[in-house]
Amino acid sequence: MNKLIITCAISGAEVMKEHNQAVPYTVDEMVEQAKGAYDAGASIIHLHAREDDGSPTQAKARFKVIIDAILKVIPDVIIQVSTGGAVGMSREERADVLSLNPEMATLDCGTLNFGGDDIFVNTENDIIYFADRMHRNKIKYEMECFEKGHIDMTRRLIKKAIIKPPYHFSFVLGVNGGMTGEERDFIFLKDSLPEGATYSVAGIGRYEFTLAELSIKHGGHVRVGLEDNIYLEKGVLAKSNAELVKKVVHLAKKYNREIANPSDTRKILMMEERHE
Ligand code: KMH
Ligand code: ZN
Repeated sequence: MNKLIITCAISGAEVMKEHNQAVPYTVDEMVEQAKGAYDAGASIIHLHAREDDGSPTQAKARFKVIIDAILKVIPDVIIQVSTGGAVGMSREERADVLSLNPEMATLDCGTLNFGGDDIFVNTENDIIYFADRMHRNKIKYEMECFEKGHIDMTRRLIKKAIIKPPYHFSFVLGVNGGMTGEERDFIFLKDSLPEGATYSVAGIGRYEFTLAELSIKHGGHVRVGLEDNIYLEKGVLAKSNAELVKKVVHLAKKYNREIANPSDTRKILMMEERHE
């Protein structure tokens, strides 16, 4: 079977040290968590920036310091910046980081409830705006789909040539307000993808490892990390992002999936052109 791409979402914008002490805020903590995840087998680091006090920020200056510090220690890792930011941020605020011309970024493909009164807003015009910015700067985007309607939205934008191949998706399942992460949800989404698409799966909370295993079994890729889930197993907090990645590497062995290094990952996602 094809090699397995592991993405590690080390920080997120919502999870705090009160939930798990290992959540990184400072630049040094970001580097430590990214390096640990990379050493364990992650080739992509999905990155949200934080201020030292933990508050989320999309400011490009802060992202630059964090990205430079990570690449100094692990120069070949693929950094995927979040353009989702945190709930309530404006489109322009979320897009600020794109002017750094990162190698990879997320493209959130629809609006959804995010628990309580929160709504994560991604209008059709937002999606078109982000996709256009990323095409112009040759930034590889991963299309984050939290439910089936988001995939349908990408299919409409593909027809209009606003979204262009090669297509890479991520299913983010189990968000409080989104789609659940049962096996049938995963199969439904996977079977709804456009021809030739690659995909990764991010299971939130208790779905993290059940979905990881399903994706490994079906030839898909996997995202884990403290952004999505803070537990190594029921009732046991993960000590680090690396612990979560190691658990995926262990699962991959069961299905004879080799782990993709960053160079393999660039080939699988067809993103070698830009990375000289
Ligand atoms: N923090 C969420 C509101 C992304 O990174 O693109 C959005 C999010 C998605 O995490
Ligand atoms: Zn994120």
